[in-house]
Amino acid sequence: MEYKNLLIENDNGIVTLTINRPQALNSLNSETLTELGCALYQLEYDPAAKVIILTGAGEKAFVAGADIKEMSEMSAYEGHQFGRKGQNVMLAMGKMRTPLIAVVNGFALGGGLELALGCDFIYASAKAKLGFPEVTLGIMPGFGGTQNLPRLIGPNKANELIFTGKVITADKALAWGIANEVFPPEELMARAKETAAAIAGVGLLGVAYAKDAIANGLNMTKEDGFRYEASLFGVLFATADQKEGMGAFVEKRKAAFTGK
Ligand code: CO8
Repeated sequence: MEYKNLLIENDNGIVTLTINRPQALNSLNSETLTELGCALYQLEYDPAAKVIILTGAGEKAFVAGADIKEMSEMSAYEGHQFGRKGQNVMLAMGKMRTPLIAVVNGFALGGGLELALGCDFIYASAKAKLGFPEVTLGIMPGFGGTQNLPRLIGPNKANELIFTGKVITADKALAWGIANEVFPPEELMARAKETAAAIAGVGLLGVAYAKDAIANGLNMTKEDGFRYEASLFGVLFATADQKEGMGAFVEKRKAAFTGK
């Protein structure tokens, strides 16, 4: 499928999905959200897509937020619908079997930070700037930020970021546990691809079920989460990947996983 505002490239199972509206700092308009929803759906059911790297086109921005020009004309109902549309993209990312790495190459503001938080983890460029400036526009985060950020870093730090609208450096994002790693800009993509390749080389059913257990377990009591984990763990023993992974260990050879 051809997209107007997205670039999609698959290199040996590592898909780079780039938001491509550099003239508007890759801000998310309604059309881009529709395309993103479609592309993620398509990739989720593409066996050739093993890991997704999500990034923004150009040197300056990952995504500088939802499209303010488009939002400036919205009615309350349209704002609600637009918010739901963005939220549904973030929720879909959390439910995907495919791991998503956000490569935050520049500004990740508002809906852009929400998009990064919707991924499974974040790698940031040393020059990235992150924040939730929504309150400076008379609104609040609306693509899941008030839910995902406090779950990730706790309510107090999330409150400070969201209530002030201040923009923080990549190093601060690292210290606060928003980014897993910070790299010099010129190394960022290569380092993300190394991690993506490490994930693409293991048993992807194990990765998919672990993602499911982590995401759903966070909404359960610990005991229910343990029970859920056990049920997914048990299912993995019915897969070819488990036979291959353990067989390869016993035979002292490298496992050749098929994702089946
Ligand atoms: N929306 C639309 N256009 C944008 C956006 C945006 N978020 N960000 C930048 N642009 C455009 C600019 O308007 C400009 O276009 P033009 O040349 O046509 O005027 C172009 O991108 C380049 O931007 P700047 O000239 O402003 O570049 P600077 O280097 O001077 O500044 C900044 C870079 C600091 C990133 C600045 O562009 C900025 O502050 N952008 C807005 C950041 C922001 O406030 N983001 C949050 C938006 S709100 C949001 O994301 C809500 C999410 C939840 C929605 C729920 C709906 C209910």
